[in-house]
Amino acid sequence: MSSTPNENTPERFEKLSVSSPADKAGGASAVYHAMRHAIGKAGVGRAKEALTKLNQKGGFDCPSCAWPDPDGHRSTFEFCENGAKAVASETTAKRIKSAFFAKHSVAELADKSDFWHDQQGRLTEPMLLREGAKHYEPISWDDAFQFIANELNDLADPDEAIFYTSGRASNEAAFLYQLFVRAFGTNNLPDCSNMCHESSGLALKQSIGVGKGTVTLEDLREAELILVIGQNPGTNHPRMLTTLQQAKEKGARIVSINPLREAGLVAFGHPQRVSQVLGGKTPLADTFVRIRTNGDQALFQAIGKRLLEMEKSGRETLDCDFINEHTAGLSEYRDSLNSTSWETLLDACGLEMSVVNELAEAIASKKRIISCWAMGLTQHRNAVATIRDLTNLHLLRGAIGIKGAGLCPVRGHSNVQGDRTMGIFEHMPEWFYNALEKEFGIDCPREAGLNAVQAIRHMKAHSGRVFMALGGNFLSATPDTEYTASALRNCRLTVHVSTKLNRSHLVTGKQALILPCLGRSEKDIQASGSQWVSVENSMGIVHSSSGQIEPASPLLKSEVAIICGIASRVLKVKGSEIDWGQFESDYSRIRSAIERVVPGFENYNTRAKQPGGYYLPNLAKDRRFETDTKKANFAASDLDIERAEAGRLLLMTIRSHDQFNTTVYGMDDRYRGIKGERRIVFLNPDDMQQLGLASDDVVDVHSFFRGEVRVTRLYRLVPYDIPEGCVAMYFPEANSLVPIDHFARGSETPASKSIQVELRKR
Ligand SMILES: Nc1nc2c(c(=O)[nH]1)N[C@H]1C(S)=C(S)[C@@H](COP(=O)(O)OP(=O)(O)OC[C@H]3O[C@@H](n4cnc5c(=O)[nH]c(N)nc54)[C@H](O)[C@@H]3O)O[C@H]1N2
Ligand SMILES: Nc1nc2c(c(=O)[nH]1)N[C@H]1C(S)=C(S)[C@@H](COP(=O)(O)OP(=O)(O)OC[C@H]3O[C@@H](n4cnc5c(=O)[nH]c(N)nc54)[C@H](O)[C@@H]3O)O[C@H]1N2
Ligand SMILES: [Mo]
Repeated sequence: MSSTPNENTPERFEKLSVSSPADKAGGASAVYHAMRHAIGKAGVGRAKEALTKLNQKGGFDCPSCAWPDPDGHRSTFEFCENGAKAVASETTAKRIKSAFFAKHSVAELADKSDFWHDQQGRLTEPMLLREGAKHYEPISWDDAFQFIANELNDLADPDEAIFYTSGRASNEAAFLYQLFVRAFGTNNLPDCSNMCHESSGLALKQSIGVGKGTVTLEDLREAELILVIGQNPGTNHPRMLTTLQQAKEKGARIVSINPLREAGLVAFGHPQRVSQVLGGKTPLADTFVRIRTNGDQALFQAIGKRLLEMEKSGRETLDCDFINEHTAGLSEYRDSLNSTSWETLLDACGLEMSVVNELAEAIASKKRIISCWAMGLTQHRNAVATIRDLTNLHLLRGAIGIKGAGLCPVRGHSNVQGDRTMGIFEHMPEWFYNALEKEFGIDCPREAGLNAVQAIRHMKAHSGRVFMALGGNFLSATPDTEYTASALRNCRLTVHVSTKLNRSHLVTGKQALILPCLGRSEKDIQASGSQWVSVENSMGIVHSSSGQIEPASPLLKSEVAIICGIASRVLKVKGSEIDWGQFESDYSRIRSAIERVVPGFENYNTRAKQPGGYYLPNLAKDRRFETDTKKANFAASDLDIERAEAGRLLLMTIRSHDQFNTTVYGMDDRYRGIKGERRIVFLNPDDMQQLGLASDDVVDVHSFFRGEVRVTRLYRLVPYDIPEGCVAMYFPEANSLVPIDHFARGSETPASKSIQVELRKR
C-alpha cells in the first residue's frame, strides 16, 4: 500500500510543459483562475454565495492563509485567487458517500494521487474501518463517539494517546479540544505549528518575550524598508501583495531575500484595479538577494558585523538609547561577531561583500524597518538561531515597538496563531494550567507532552497508541513519510475529524474512524440557534467568522459538537463535572469560559463580534519585553550553516501555486512556468551540466543523513534559476526524503528546506 503519492502510478511526464517564470503576480490571470476554480467546482450558486461573504465583516474568515483583512473599507471581493481555490475546494458540489467506500477499498484509494483525493468532494458521514477490514463502513455518530471512548479508556495511561491539531480549528473548537485532552490526563497536543512557525515562536519568545509578531497592517504601510525573507507571498499570502503595493506607493523599499526570484515579488497587478487587470503592474522588490539555501544566518551576522563596524568608525548606526534602556547582551553579541571572520561569513552565505554593504547601508539609513518571513527561515536546523540573528538587527536599530517597524512572522494556516493562544501546545505555562483548573475543577497534567516529531517516534516505538487529529493530514505533512506511516500503522486506533479525503485516512492504525465536519463556509446551527466562531490572524486580531451556506450534508457535525460528543463520553467514567452539552448548544458559553482563562479576552463575546474584531495585547509592541532579563535579548549564536557535501545538493521542499499544504487543487505552478506535473526537480543549469544530466532526464532522488539513505523515485529535471548547489521539489511528495531526526535545534521543526540529496538518472 502506498504511503507516498503517485509512486505506484508513475506518470510518463506527458503533460509537463515548462515555460519562463512569470514577471508579475495577480492581474487578469489571477481573476480568471480564481473564477475558473470556484465556478468549476461548486456550481455557480454555491461558489458565488460563499465568495461574496468571504472576509466580509459579518461573513466567514478565509480558510486559506492567516493574512489579516484590511481594517477599514473592504471591497466586495476581499479575497485572492488562492483563497477562492480553498473556498471552491470546500464548497464543491461533489460528495463522498458510504457507497464510495463500499466501491473502493482502502488500498485502492491509497494508490490514487492527492489531486484525485481532493477531486472526490466532501466527506458526508462518519465511517469506521474495523480491524482486518479492507473497506470503511458507515457508523452512527453515537457509536463512533462510544467507540473512541472505549478505546481511550482502555489505555493503561492517558499519555498513550496523541491529539494532533491543524491550524484551521476555530478558537472555540481548539479551546474545548485542549480542555478535553488535559481533563483526560495528557499534554500530548502536537500541532501543525510544530512543522511551521515553531522556530519563530521560540526565537521571538527568547529575544522579545512574546512568540508572535509585533506589527499591524498600518505599520507595513508606514514602513520605509521591508525585508521579505524566505517567503513566497504571490502564492501563499497573495493579499500581502496589496499591502506591499500600498507601502511601495508610499515610498518603501522592498528587499526579497530568497534563493528564488518569486514572481509575486517581482511585480503585482492588483486584480481589483481595472488598469492592473488590463496589464498594468506595480514593481515590488527593489532588490533581490539571491541567497544560497540556508545562508541567511550568515547574512544576518554579516549585516550585524557591518553595522557595528560603521558605528565604530563614527557613524551613528545604533540606537543607543533603545539599546541601553531596553536590551541585554550586546557585548556578547559583539564579541561573537568579532570572532567570526568576514571570509567565513561571506563564504557561508555565498554573497559578495558589496551585497552585505548595500543591505547594511539600507538598514543603517532607515528607522522604520519591518522584516517579514515564513518557511524559508523556519525549516532549517539553525532556524531558531537564524531568527534570533535577524531580531538582533532590529534591536541594534531600535526598529521594534515604534510605528512602521518590527517583526512579522507571516503565519500559515488561518487560525494557527489562535489555536496556540487557546492552549494547543504540548507545554503551556503554569499560569494556564492553574487557570484551567480553577475554571473547570480538573487536575491538569504538568509533564510536557509530545510535539509532532516526538509523537511520531513514540508511536513507532510503542504499539497500541490512539492517535486523533482535529483536521490536517498528519501522514503527508510530517517528515519521513515511510517512517511516519509505520508509526501510524502501529496504533490501535487512528481518528480524523476532516472535511476532505486525504492520505491520513488511508494509512491507518489497526482500526480507523473518519469523522466528517462542517467547513468554515457552512452554517452552524445548534440547540440555541445559529452559531459563530472566532479566529486570530497573523497580526493578533481576533474576529468572528460566521458560516453562510448550507452544509454539504445533513449528517455533518461541527468540530465543537464532535469534541463535546467525544469528551462527554470519555470523561463520564472519570466523573468529570464539565457540562459539555451546554458548550455544544451555545458557543457563547465557550467564549465566556475562555474569557476567564486566557488573558486578553475580556468581554470576548462582544468584542470579537464587533466589525473587524479587536487586537490582542502584545507587550513587545509597547517595548515591554517579558523575557528572563525583562529586556529584549541580543543572541550570540554560533554560525551553523548546512552546506551540501561534495557531489550532493541541498534540497528545499516548497509549495506550488495550486496547492494548500497537502491538498492539491491542480497540477500547475503558474508563476514558476510549470504546467501539468508535480514530480519535478528544479536544478541550476550549470549543476545539471556538471552532474552529466540533461533537462528532460528522469531521476530518483536519494537523501542522506547520519548514514541513513532515503529515496523517492521518478522525477523530471527542470533547469531553473536557483543558486548552484541548491535544488527544489514540491512538498508533500518530497517528504519521504526528510529524515525524522533532521530538525531545528530547540524547536524540533523538521528541517524540510535543507536536505542533503543526490540525483541519480534512471
Ligand atoms: N495557496 C496557499 N497558501 C498557503 C499555503 C499553501 O500551501 N497554499 N500554506 C499556508 C501555510 S501553512 C504556510 S506555513 C505558508 C507558507 O508560505 P511560504 O513560506 O511562502 O511557503 P513555501 O512554499 O514553503 O516557501 C518558502 C519560500 O522560502 C524560500 N526559501 C527556501 N529555502 C530558503 C532559505 O534557506 N532561505 C531563504 N531566504 N529562502 C528560502 C523558497 O524559495 C520559497 O520562496 O503559506 C500559507 N498559505
Ligand atoms: N516537506 C515539507 N513538509 C511540510 C511543509 C513544508 O514546507 N515542506 N510545511 C509544513 C507546514 S508549514 C504545515 S502548516 C503543515 C500542514 O499540515 P496539516 O495542517 O496537517 O495539513 P493540511 O494539508 O493543511 O491539512 C489538510 C486537511 O485538513 C482537513 N481540513 C480542511 N479544512 C478543515 C476544517 O475546517 N476542519 C477540519 N477538521 N479539517 C479540515 C482536510 O481533510 C484536508 O485534507 O505541513 C508541514 N509539512
Ligand atoms: Mo504552515
